[in-house]
Amino acid sequence: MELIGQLKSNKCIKRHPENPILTAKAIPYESDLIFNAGVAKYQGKYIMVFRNDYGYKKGGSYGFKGTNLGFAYSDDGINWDVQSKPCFELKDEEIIRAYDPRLTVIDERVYMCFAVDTKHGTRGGIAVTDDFNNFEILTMTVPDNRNMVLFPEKINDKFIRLERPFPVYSRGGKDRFDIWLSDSTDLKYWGNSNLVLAVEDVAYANDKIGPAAPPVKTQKGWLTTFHAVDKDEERGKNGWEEKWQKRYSVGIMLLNIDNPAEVVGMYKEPLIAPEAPYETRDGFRNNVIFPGGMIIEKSGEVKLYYGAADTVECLATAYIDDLLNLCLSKK
Ligand code: BMA
Repeated sequence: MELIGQLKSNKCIKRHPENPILTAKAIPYESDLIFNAGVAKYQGKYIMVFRNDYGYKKGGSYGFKGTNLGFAYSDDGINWDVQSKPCFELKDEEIIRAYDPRLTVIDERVYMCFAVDTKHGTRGGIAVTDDFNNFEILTMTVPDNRNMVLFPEKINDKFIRLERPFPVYSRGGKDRFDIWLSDSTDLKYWGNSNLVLAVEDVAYANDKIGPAAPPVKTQKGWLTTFHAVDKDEERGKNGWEEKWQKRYSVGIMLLNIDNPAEVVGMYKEPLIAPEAPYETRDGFRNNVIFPGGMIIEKSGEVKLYYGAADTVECLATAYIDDLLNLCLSKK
């Protein structure tokens, strides 16, 4: 395995000075780690569904009780009001938990993709809600799949999702995982699956890649982030667990507006790499940046929401023209 070495964020990225913008301290119910949130704009407000892992004891990975999802809303995308109780939890004889929500507004309804750990593998789910408390589950994949994100509108009369199946057996028994795309006429039955981006196409990933925030529409195509993972077995204790050897960085690419399985351009280096103290120190798993929400403002500012170190939720901003230029530059 080729080691990746030092990685730096692109200079167009500005971390918000109030980072982290949401932590477990702000949560009015049992909460230890708040991260990997889905964020969208809906009816004039920013809405967030975040992952809440509860029961952990700081300093070790013991005590873990479970995961639920919480809801928060905001007028400015920075300061959040958190609902008094969790909004979503799946747990029964078969299902262990649901986590890593991603939100997409389609025709004024809020759709949430999420991962589901079950006793028989990890599945990807899609639910729809109008009030953030009642969710109708529309579909669940077979294992193993997760990191699904929906496009905000139909393309050629089909709903489209990016996803990240994780075929271990056929990829040499390692984490060689890639980004795929499927379509659907009803959000329930999915097919026409195609490979979009392979892990070997990303120079700073020696492990796996996966979709990050849901794609946003621009004049040059669908702009979307992805997470890219590199592993170094020399890395030892990087968080609360005995050993954490992975690093999660963020990549950015542009997909064809009419045929989103086609990559029009991809920036060859990471857009964001773990550098700030809340990304690299004191977290449950350090060196993890995991984006779940991307919003383009009218001013051209882009807000990128990401989980940092599997512990807190953060915000970075950039300008749309800079992001498009990165994707389209030949370097
Ligand atoms: C992935 C997912 C994410 C998590 C990341 C780093 O496999 O479980 O939820 O942020 O690992 O731990």
